[in-house]
Amino acid sequence: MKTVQFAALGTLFLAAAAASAQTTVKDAWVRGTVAPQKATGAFMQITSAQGGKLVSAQSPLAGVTEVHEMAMEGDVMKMRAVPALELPAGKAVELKPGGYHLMLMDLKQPLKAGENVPLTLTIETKDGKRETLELKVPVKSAGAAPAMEHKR
Ligand SMILES: [Cu+2]
Repeated sequence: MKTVQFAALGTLFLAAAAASAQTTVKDAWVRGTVAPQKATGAFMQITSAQGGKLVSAQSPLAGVTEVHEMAMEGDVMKMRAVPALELPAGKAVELKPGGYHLMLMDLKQPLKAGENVPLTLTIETKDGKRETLELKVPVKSAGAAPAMEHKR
């Protein structure tokens, strides 16, 4: 059985994922929040060795987690939920502020810098199998990157 290594901010997380797991996540972080903020973004680099797509994400700290796409339209930052994020074989896909991100909504508590957010990613591989990746994603302070407003 293979193990998959997740490097997040210099820390290694080991996950006993499915034996076929070939998806690597690195540089994962979640933007910290202050009350009464109920939503934030999670960012990371995902590489699927054999190709596949990210079909869902879940966190026990968020009521709803979605895959979002964000783009500037004129002066306005717009975002929308996407049903799946394509992961081309061997190519790192970057989730970052202003682009793709995981949207954590209906947060159950403020997320403070230094804490870790459990996050489960579900990846559908090319052959239609599903694998889940269990991550512990560190929280960075809200000021670590430009603000990202999420209107619902
Ligand atoms: Cu979003």
